[in-house]
Amino acid sequence: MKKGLTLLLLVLTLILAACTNQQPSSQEEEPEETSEETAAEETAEAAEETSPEQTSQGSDAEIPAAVDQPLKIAAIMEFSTGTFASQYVSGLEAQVKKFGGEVQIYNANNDLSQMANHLQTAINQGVDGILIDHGRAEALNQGVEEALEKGIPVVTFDNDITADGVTAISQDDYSLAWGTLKQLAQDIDGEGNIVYVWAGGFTPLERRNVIYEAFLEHYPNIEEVARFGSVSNNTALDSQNQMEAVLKKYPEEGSIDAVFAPYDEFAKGVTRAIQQAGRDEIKVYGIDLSDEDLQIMQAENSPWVTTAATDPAEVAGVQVRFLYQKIAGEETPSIYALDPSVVNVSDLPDEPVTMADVGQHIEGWGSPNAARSPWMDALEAKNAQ
Ligand code: SR1
Repeated sequence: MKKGLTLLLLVLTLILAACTNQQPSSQEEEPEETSEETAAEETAEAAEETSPEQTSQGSDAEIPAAVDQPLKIAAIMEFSTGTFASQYVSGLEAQVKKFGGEVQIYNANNDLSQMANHLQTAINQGVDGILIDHGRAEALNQGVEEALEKGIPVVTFDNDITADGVTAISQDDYSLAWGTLKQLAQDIDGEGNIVYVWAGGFTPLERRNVIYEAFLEHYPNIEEVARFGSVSNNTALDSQNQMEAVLKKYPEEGSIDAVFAPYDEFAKGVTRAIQQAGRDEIKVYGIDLSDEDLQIMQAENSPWVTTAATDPAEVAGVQVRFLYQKIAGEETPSIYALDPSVVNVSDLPDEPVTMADVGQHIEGWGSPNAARSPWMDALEAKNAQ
């Protein structure tokens, strides 16, 4: 109990520490052009206030006029590679479509200045609302301020922007990291050698790292023997190659007990390297979940035994709903964190599980009613016709 309290205090202190800011560079991708005037303030008076967890109350609620039209939404993404990003994009598209709108995806391919350019393009085109995925405040603050001045609402995910009026959502990265690390510590009984895969400059990874640092303090008999990591257009392959090099450096069985890989692209690569080297005694503790991840984790003797995750499509749905609430003139919180779950392979049945049915096996999985206003059912019903 005393140790737990010490850890909590340490974590809270570290959370306040500043993040580092390295960024990879990459190519750009040009977006298609969009144009539409924002209808943000039109029906503020008619809109209803809701809490983030408010559940829907039927499809007969009055739809605020500001959202009762085909809105143009821009999604400004730092990158779109990997299964997390593809599920997230599907979630954005599905929710916006249900509301009768259109979402334009702007992918900056890991280039922050391109991301800022995309934000500027969306503002110039007068979109009705802006969603930001990843990126850093230093690159985007100016554009976000301009969007807000022009009455274009902004909702961010996995970003460190804290501007007044912006709603920032996350997967609660601190809980994600602690959930999987706690399992790791228990599985090796608080003692052993571990490898850490990490790259700086990405808000969720920076937050997870805060917990990792606290974890090492909390478990002095767990030693980090190697660390590597980079985020690229082929993160999984890069991680695999880097893990292969680590395995060559530590060839004896038992010299590495576990790997903490707090991003599924890291975990996939590391798992492949371990499998190919026949070192299945090394266990992998990851973050994130997808159909592909589930398949890898459920394979016989898979080293990847635990992951902590939310449903990326649901993250996207929550972000879109907050944006529509803002457009409708409703109050939204400054911050909102989805509740992640820990998924142990041992909790899953023998038969293959997919993202569609993982909730049947993992308690607390999903939060489908977050950021749902009563009129959203009516809007969805109308657009389903
Ligand atoms: C490079 S950042 C990768 C992370 O972004 C999302 O938060 C996913 O959880 C992924 O792990």
